[in-house]
Amino acid sequence: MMANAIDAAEPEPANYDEAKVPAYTLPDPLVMADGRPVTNAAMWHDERRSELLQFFRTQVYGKSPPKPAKLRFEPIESDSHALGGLATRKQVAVVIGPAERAVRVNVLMYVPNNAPGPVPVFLGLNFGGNQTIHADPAIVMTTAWVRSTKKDDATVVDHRATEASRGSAASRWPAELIVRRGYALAMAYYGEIDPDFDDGFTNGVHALYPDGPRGDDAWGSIAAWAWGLSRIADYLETDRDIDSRRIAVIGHSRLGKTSLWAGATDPRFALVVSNDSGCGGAALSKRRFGESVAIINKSFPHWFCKNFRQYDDHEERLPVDQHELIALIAPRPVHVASAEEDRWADPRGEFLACKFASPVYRLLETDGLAAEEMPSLLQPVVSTVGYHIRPGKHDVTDYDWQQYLTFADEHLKESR
Ligand code: GTR
Repeated sequence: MMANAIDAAEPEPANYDEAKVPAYTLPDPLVMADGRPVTNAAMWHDERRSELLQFFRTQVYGKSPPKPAKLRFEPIESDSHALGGLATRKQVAVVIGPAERAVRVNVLMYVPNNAPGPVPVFLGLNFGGNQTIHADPAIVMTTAWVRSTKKDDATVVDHRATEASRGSAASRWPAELIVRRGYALAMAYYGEIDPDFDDGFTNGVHALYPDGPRGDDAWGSIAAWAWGLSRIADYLETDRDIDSRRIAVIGHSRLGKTSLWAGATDPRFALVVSNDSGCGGAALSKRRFGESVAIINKSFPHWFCKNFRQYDDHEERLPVDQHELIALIAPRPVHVASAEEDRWADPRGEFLACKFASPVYRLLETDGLAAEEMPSLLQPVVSTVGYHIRPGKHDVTDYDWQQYLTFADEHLKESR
């Protein structure tokens, strides 16, 4: 790729001083770009929502293709004695695209045994392969590219997972707890959908659509991962153990950005969880606190569409902000979580995005976020837009899961 003026500029350093947050004006989600106020639900759905979705599609995450014609589901194995008898483990390959160059995404599921009927499900992507989420030796190990576990070895692009990785991310995915609470857990490895490095979009699901030059509004990796989640939802709709009207999509960090975009683009996700998603996720860009648009585009040039670079160090030019990404999910419930020490992700900016998405939730006759001020640590706000901040670092903890399960109990109690 030729370096142009935008690529070459060094991003301004990250700001961590609340006093240096620039004065900014947030766009009103209930005012059309032409200045007309949005006064009712029909106008939101038919006009304003489409306008905002189109903007995020063409200027932020990039445009994804529709559901592919070629899509099959291949059972791999199942065992009704998983997790000490609590669950049935099922592994199914979602096979996307024509046979000669199909992309295979292995879905791992734990479904509670003895459920009275189809169960709600938490669907999430993981960072290291399904084998990392539990020590269960029957989990199929990914054969796709994985990030090197050696520090500062991000350039190694042919790295493969080893046995040592089994269960290494188990603290983030408490399968037994989730199953005991009556939810299935469905997982896939994000690198099987699109390997997370800048390869010029020649691998992963991007490679299924090689025709023509890539536009500046073409889908980046976040959009590809979200599209992959929709393909897994296509599978879940066919699985009789699952109540596909109650799919909660969850993600951490870059995969939290992904779960929000998946929720915005696919209404089958009945509930959305963003764990520490930060810049390009739940955090307001215009605050420029912690990671900025320029920093993220420089570090991860493949995550967003090229058009997003227009806002590098110029967040004030953005006609949208991330509260409107949350609003695109309305009236479906969204829970946003922050961690106190995760200042890179701007916890306050994540809270404010929830708050300023709420007028849309209220127009749609839900309560939005039931807090005007940022809550204290460990004081979760439970409303249709949920929020909590806990002590500690950028991670997913049992405390976070307790909040998500309570939130889901509240909002996914029964089929709609
Ligand atoms: C960081 C990135 C964040 C966040 C995080 C992650 O390096 O700056 O935006 O996505 O990675 O996904 O772990």
